[in-house]
Formats: sequence, C-alpha cells, structure tokens
Amino acid sequence: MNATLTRLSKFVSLVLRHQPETYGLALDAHGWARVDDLLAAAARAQVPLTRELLIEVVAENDKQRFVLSEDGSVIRARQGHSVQVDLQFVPLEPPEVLYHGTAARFLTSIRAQGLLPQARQHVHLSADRETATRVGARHGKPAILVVASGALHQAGHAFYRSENGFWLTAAVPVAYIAFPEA
Ligand code: HQG
Repeated sequence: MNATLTRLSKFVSLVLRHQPETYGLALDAHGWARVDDLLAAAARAQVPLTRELLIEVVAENDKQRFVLSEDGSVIRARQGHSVQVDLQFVPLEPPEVLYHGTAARFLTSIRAQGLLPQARQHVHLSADRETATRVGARHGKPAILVVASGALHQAGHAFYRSENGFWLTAAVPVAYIAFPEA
C-alpha cells in the first residue's frame, strides 16, 4: 500500500472501528456503514476519500481489514472494534495452541490478570509466531505468549476466527498461558 492509501486506511479504521460518532457516521448493529455516508464523513473531516480510493483501500489493505458488500453500498471492518457491534462471528474449534504477541513491559500485568481485551472487544490471537511477533512489535519489544487454546475451548470458552485469519476470544486466564523465559 502506498502512503496515501495507508493514511486513508487509518482514517477508515478509526471511523469504522473506534469513533463513528465523532465523525457523524452511523453503524448498524453489525458494524456496517453506508459507503455514501462514509464518503460524506470523510469530506466533512477534509479527508480526500473518493469511492475509487475506498475500493483500492479495501482491495490493497495488507490485513484485509475491511469488507464491502457485493453491491458496494455498505462497508465494515472485519474485526478490531472498540465500539460495541455484533460481527456475528460463528464459534469455531481453535487449534491446540495459538500465539499472542505483546510487549515485554506488559508481561507483569498479564501474569497477574491474564490476557484482557483492553479497549477492543476480543483478545486477538495469531496462528503463528511470526504474525504474533509483528503484532507485539507494534507496542515495543515483542514477547510471545503461547496460549493453550484447545484446553481453553474444552473448558467452555468460545473462539472465533475473523475473515482475515486472527483468532478471537473474550479473555485468556493465566493458567492457559505459557510465558517466555525471562
Ligand atoms: C495487552 C492489530 C496489560 C495486549 C493486530 C496488547 C491485531 C495487556 C495490548 C489487533 C493485558 C492491547 C490486536 C493485561 C492484554 N495487562 N496488558 N492484563 N492483556 N494486554 O492493539 O493484540 O492493525 O488492542 O497484549 O494485528 O496488540 O488494528 O491489541 O499488547 O490483530 O488491524 O494490551 O490489532 O490489527 O493492544 O492487536 P491492542 P493487539 P489492526
């Protein structure tokens, strides 16, 4: 993605996941916004987003963060919301282990509380260490936790997978986390 598309993608992410109201945008119960409304919200915020650029943002996005309806009239983020929306994820059996990339400075708190969703709706888990390392590095020196997702699922916790491949769950208790050696 070029710099312009990245900047536009960040704006779309902010509006569709975190601050629709600030930008005067209505999301429906499942997180969908009308494309016309999103373009109008962008114009009000003096963000130069056109329908053509939006289609490019959706197509070129490195993590496939957004999805347009088939007729192109509505759009939503696939995951990562802090606003309350029901993305209608279907519960799914996770693999035996999943990975969570965090920053080393959060480890003391995670050892005490387990993994919490913080501002988002879910704890995000990755299927492989490489992806988890990239996610953790966004926050600082990465530390990789191994989550016993199979056992946690067995214990009754629901898991979901977003269409762009992240695994989601409400929280992970400490007993199901293997921490890196100090
Ligand atoms: C940490 C990106 C202290 C958690 C990525 C993380 C992902 C705790 C941070 C998606 C904690 C939250 C999500 C506790 C969890 N004490 N810290 N008890 N429990 N944490 O950004 O997982 O680019 O909300 O380890 O690729 O980093 O947005 O979550 O470090 O898929 O599309 O609290 O966001 O995708 O940070 O990333 P975040 P995340 P997008």
